[in-house]
Amino acid sequence: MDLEMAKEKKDILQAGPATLKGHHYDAATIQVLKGLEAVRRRPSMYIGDTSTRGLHHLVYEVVDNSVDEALAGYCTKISVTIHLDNSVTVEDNGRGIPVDMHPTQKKSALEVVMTMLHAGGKFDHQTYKVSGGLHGVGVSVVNALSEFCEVEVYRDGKIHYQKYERGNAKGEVKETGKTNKTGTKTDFKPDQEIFPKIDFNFDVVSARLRELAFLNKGLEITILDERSKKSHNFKYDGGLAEFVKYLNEGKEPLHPKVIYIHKEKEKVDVEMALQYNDTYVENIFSYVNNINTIEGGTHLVGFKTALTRTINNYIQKTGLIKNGEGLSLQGEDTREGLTAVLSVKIPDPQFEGQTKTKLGNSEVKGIVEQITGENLIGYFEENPGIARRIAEKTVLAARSREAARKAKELTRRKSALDSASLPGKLADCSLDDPRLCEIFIVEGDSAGGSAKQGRDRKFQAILPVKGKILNVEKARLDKVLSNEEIRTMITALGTGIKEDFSLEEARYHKVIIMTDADVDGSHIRTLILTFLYRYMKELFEQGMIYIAQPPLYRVKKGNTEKYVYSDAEKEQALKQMGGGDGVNVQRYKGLGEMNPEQLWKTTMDPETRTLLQVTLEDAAEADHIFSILMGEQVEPRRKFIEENAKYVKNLDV
Ligand code: 0RA
Repeated sequence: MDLEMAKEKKDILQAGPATLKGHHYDAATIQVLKGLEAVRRRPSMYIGDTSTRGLHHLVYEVVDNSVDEALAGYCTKISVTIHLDNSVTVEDNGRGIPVDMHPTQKKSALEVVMTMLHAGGKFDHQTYKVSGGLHGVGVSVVNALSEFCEVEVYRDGKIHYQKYERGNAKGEVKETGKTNKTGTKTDFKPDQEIFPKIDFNFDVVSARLRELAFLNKGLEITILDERSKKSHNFKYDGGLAEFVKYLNEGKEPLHPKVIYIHKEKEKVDVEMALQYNDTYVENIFSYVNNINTIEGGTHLVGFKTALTRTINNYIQKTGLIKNGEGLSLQGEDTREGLTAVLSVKIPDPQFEGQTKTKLGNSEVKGIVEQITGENLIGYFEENPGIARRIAEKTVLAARSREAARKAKELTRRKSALDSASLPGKLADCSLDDPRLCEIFIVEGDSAGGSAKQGRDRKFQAILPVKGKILNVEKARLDKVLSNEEIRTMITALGTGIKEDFSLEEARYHKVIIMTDADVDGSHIRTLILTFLYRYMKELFEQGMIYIAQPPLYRVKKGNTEKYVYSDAEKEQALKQMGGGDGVNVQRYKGLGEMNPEQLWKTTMDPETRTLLQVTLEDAAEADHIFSILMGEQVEPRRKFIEENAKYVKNLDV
């Protein structure tokens, strides 16, 4: 919803039924639950965990409050600053958090919002406030988990100020000056007693802010990192259309202009953008109230249903499939090469699913289905050339799906115990329980040999793959499935792929990619990750994908030896061992240079190794990275690699 629309919506909602009825805000509408001790006692209950991921949620929570103010139609600009000490300032130009006295709490509304749990959950209910989930827990949670927090409210011509430490107010709300602006500025520093690491990752925060800017067209969001002096300014007047363009960067579009639909029906705001490209991958992101619905839900079902039906009808009408060909079209055929973003905003979302990212509201399906269908039919009528290209692509997809069916059957796992069908190259583990088992996908036969000898065969399986595996970003399903390395991986993992993917069939709950620490190694790792991402995305969503971290050097003096994983660590080790005298430094160029015992000790032993978990905290960003790295166009790839030499870090949140 753009900001103009937001203002309009506000009016509509205020005239609406009782549950949504607008009321002028006053402090009494704030619902109070309890104090913040509970949050500090069990932080993960409120922010998921206290790792980097939970840490970053603090920023998102504060920013979400400002975005809500933008959705309500009162805020056009949000700025985020990461300071040298990892404190963060978020400022908006909204109405400012109310500072009047709360009638029952006998405190300023600001203090209630900041120091009481859920105090913010119900206020301003006429806007799209998200209930539950990781977001929408309330800014008081951030306050509770901050060493300090300071808020300035610009309102009624005055600056109001209050400071907190670990959630407790230090003094009353004070007036500290005059101002002619309005808004809220929050400055907080994550508490090191709670978070083991408080270093914010600029790329991670940026990615979420960019996403929010795409999702809220016209809203300006800036970020400045005072540690690195890096900054961005995000403002997309094209909203989701620009989002899709961004996702399709590096791909060849089938039609130059993004298809864009934005309509509202029964208080449900539906916005979508679509563009087909000449690849074979489907790439749909869906959001509800700015939250990425990774598990989909009713809105996505409505969208897909309408898309399938509209394209199908068009194909029937134009006779693109000859009678007698016996080809039946399926939904997936209409989505080959489709990049789309669907964003709905609804007053009272119900989130379901394992990660609470699946929309459950049943009424939304029909609404999205109707809006998508009507507008797509209209678009096809007005743009027959584009409609024809999409229809033809769908027919080709259906034919190739038929051709792929046989190949696919070969790769499907026959039964959980049928080890006869497992690939010969796989050195399987002896335990049966997948939850205890892990598989190392290892580059090259020689490293594979060391890994086989070094492993604990009870729970560790080794699958060597040849250097250049197929780039799935450039190949159609039937070709992908006829590739031997890929077939081997599919069979070994046991899950099947795409629509046939089944987590219950997974033969291992950790998939560890182990490649050399050089350019080739990182290329191969990207190829493998791309394949897993496009064909078994759920493995990422389940946090089952890892990257092994082999050491770069061994530093040895007499009987003491140390394996180190970076140049900085090497320097430190050299210092510790008393400089250059009698110190031997061995650089490991490849996994093959380590003997089995060293490989076990440094990289494979769960007691001593470090694994990098690859998660999809930001699926859109991951997608953009994969398509640029693996896509057709050379120029964006070159540019991207120059700018992001350590791209895998972006994925490791
Ligand atoms: C409820 C009511 C009003 C403002 C806000 C919430 C508000 C909260 C935050 C949190 C961060 N930035 C914010 N900006 C505004 C004001 C209602 C009124 O003035 O009538």
